[in-house]
Amino acid sequence: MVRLVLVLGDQLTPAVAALKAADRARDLVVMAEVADEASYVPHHPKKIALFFAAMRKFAGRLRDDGWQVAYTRLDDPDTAGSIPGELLRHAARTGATEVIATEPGEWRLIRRLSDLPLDVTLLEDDRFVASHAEFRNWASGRKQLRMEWFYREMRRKTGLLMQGDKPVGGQWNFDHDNRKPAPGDLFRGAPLWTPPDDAVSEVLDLVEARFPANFGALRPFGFATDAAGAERVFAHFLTTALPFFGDYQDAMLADDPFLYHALISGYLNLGLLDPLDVCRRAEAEWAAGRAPLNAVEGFIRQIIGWREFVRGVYFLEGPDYTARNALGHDRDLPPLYWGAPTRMACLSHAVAQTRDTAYAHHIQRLMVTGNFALLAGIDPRAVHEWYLSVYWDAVEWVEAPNTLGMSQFADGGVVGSKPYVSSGAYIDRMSDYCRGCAYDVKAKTGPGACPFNLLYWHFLDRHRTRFEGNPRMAQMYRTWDRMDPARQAAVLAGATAFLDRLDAGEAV
Ligand code: FAD
Ligand code: DLZ
Ligand code: SF4
Repeated sequence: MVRLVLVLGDQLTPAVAALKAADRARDLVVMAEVADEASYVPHHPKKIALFFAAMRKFAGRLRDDGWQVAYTRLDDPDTAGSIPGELLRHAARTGATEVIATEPGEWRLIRRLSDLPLDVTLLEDDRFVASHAEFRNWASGRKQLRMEWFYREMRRKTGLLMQGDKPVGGQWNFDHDNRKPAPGDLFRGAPLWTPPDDAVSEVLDLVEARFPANFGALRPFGFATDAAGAERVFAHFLTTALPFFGDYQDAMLADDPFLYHALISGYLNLGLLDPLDVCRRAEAEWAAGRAPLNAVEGFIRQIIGWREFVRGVYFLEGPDYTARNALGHDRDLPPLYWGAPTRMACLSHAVAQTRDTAYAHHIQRLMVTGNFALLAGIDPRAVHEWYLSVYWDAVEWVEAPNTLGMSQFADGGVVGSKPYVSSGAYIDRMSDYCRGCAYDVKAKTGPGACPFNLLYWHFLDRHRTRFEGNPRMAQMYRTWDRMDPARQAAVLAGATAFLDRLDAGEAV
């Protein structure tokens, strides 16, 4: 009898587990654009368009390869409106009782598939270097999970940048050579954009009509929507940007949102690029002498290190991960995250860029929007839903540990050993934002003081019990304790006044 083979919007490769286990001669592939998935958070219109366009093209490719595909469009009059609903509808129509699916990257969907009154086989998603069992084994018995140790295991497992059992260059990690601020006149050729073809334009019209109120600019749309297009973007990155990737990885420039970043996270997450393949090809650039080791090691670490590590954490920690709030933060997400005016130039740039491109690089996410939310004590659940909504690459398995763990410390220290907080000095060092700001980054108190300078100490002071014993934070507390009490009082009063203005809905 026919079996239903579910392919979700981020499983767009013939190498996905469900397709490998299925039989194209008898099984029916089910793919569905559904209102449920398109609206469980208010996704950026570019993100919705990317998923729908890439799904349509992948369905075409499967048909060309001889598969039977039942593809539901968002405006299909018969749609059940949800993934489980679509499976039930096709089961009733075909008499199928069995479903083969690749485990979704969100607990929400895993639960819904597991609850279906059909015989559902959920296969592990093997598009990753580490399986669930490998990560669990690595994690078991460790007091703290640290990416760096896990990363070394992944280097050994893949053989990437290894000479026998030793790392090439004699070091595992070349981060001390990286993290340079970008000079203002830094020039990088533009990233490669892919103009919409007719199929993509049709999707853009649909998204425009159905999601008119979602935060974010739909056009211009320049994401690739198939594997060949994603491959062109990656090849362009290898030749134009990889050699400088490490040097300017943490830099931020108001006029250049992309710098030397790869812009491939969405393609990796949707299945249009293969993580191990991109790492091997970056390694080959180093081997051929076209890119330095610090750049290539840094790039590979992001993928087989951070990307694999956060996935391991998401599945190890379980479905309650997104409800965690270790620091008890409960402030509403301020409207500035949705584009309301702010006098803080760094936030204004990061949010405007997010609205226009559905992209921000790691340091903008971590040290601007994330840092501010953490210092201001915003409810981590609201912060999580914002990140899940606004970025083109956001799927919960990768977004939640980055947001709730690395950025908001809401998991109490599973992902990071200390919170990523900084005063304005860090943003000033790594960016050119401050010179165009209404606030003074050098001022530590008074009405013009940079809010990061005030909130940084307010955060440390209000969470003293939790953090003062943390050896990685001892220096921060020593600096605070050496500060003159009158100055401490002025900083805390300034921070409180700022938070009051934020709560009152003022444009801070
Ligand atoms: P590059 O800087 O060029 O890096 C190359 C690749 O490394 C990326 O494409 C990505 O696949 C991988 N990578 C780098 N850092 C990380 C990381 N911390 N975790 C996982 N993979 C990483 N990444 C997502 O893919 N989806 C998300 O929803 C997401 N949400 C985030 C939320 C917050 C609060 C933070 C701090 C980070 C988040 N990241 C997320 C990680 C990172 O910011 C993006 O992967 C990166 O900015 C993507 O741009 P790029 O392709 O140009 O990356
Ligand atoms: C993000 C997204 C969107 C916007 N739309 C769909 C959809 O209509 N159909 C679908 O199969 N998947 C979609 N996705 C991705 C899912 O919401 C979900 O994030 C992943 O499939 C989890 O692995
Ligand atoms: Fe941001 Fe402060 Fe710099 Fe203004 S002065 S851009 S608020 S860090």
